[in-house]
Amino acid sequence: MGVVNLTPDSFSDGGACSTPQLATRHAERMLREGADILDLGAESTRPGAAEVMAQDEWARLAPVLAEAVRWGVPVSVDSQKPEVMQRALEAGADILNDVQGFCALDAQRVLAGHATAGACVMHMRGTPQTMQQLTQYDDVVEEVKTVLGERVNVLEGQGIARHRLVLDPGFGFAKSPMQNVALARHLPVLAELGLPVLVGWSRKSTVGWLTGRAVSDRLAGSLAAALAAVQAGAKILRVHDVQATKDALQVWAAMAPQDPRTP
Ligand code: HH2
Repeated sequence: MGVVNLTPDSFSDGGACSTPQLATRHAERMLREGADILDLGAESTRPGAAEVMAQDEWARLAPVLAEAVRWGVPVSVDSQKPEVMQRALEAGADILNDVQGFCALDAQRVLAGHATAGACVMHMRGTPQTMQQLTQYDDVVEEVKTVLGERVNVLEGQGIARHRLVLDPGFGFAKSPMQNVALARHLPVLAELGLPVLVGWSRKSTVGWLTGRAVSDRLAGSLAAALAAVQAGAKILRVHDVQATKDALQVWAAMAPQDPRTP
């Protein structure tokens, strides 16, 4: 899943897609490099990010979404706002990616109102403005699993089939670096919920915490995190650097130890 941030203030690439033309070119490049899904987002979720009005978010999204839908590739829209989600589905988006994990009843209703759209249910607490003060957990792995399991039950109760959902532990969202690492090490616990797991490690601050690198210099660390996640069972990687990630995955897949019974 290639990230297309239509924002001036995203934590790692804010402003890189500041016009629809730049964003479209960026998205095309990601597809050429082998992205299977585009994730379009028009509101930053970095800690302390300023909120964006729904109409401004939609104005950023609409032209790029229309182009991506025209290409016929799987398109996800990263939004927390039911109004934007609704418009995105009407415009042809295939997946809703809600960092709030469809907590809001209106977001659940939007998803329930569409027969087939997929959804990424991510764990976080609070909002981007408050989340870094909300990192007290007794057991972060068990709590994330419990919350995601509850969300799935609620969504199923709204008539949304399980096979439409993927789960995401929400690395960097209301978690300290150590908690993120604990979740990474115990990713198979989340997979016990029986749904595919998506992870977003790309350029995140925990990679910087582990390596001492600035956001512009976290590619190697992000690739290592991506491979560790795949080894732990992740099925979708949300990344900024598609080609490098594809290369790393290809080499890893060729060389990773196999079950001895596999020819
Ligand atoms: N991370 C970001 C945004 N959306 N969605 C999911 N499902 N999982 C994530 O880990 C995730 C996400 C933050 O990254 P980015 O979009 O590059 O930055 P910003 O939110 O500042 O635009």
